[in-house]
Amino acid sequence: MNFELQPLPYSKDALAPHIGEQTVAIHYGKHHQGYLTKLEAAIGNTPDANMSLEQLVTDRADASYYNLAAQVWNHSFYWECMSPNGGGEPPAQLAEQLTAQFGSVATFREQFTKAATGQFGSGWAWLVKKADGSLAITSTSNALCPLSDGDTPLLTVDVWEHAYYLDYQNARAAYVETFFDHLINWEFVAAQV
Ligand code: MN3
Repeated sequence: MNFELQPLPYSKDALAPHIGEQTVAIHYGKHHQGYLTKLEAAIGNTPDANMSLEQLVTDRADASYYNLAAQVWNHSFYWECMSPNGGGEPPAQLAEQLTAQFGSVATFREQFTKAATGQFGSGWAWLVKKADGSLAITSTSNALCPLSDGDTPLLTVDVWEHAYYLDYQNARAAYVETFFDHLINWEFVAAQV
């Protein structure tokens, strides 16, 4: 088994005050690490242990360990989607693509926010690139990752309560608003297109 917990791209207190050190410490150190530990135990020394994490998520959607593999991948991607000085406006080329697809960057934000706040229970909201090159907003329940549907993830926000409850309690909309205003790493997002 050659999977490793991807290092956080910043220190645990770097997203404060928007996402506090305690949230990141538990979310990364307990939840994310926990999914990886359970994944390793579930796969053991079977041939699948030689696949990459992305291959597991893409090609093993029917595996018993799928939820664990997807949660490891989703969280690594989520951390990269944020930065301490994030938020604000996307780079020009991505802004043009969002405008072409959704009408305006503001409309994109509105629709993505609706997907994030409207996801019932635990899950994720995503901006993805479809196989035909178009952009789309989706939300997924629990662990489901768009890679498994053949879509390319560009941006995600974790809307499981463990992602925001210490900082925002039940106010998921305030967390998503802060995500847009202060946290999104647009350079990373643009590089995924
Ligand atoms: Mn999470």
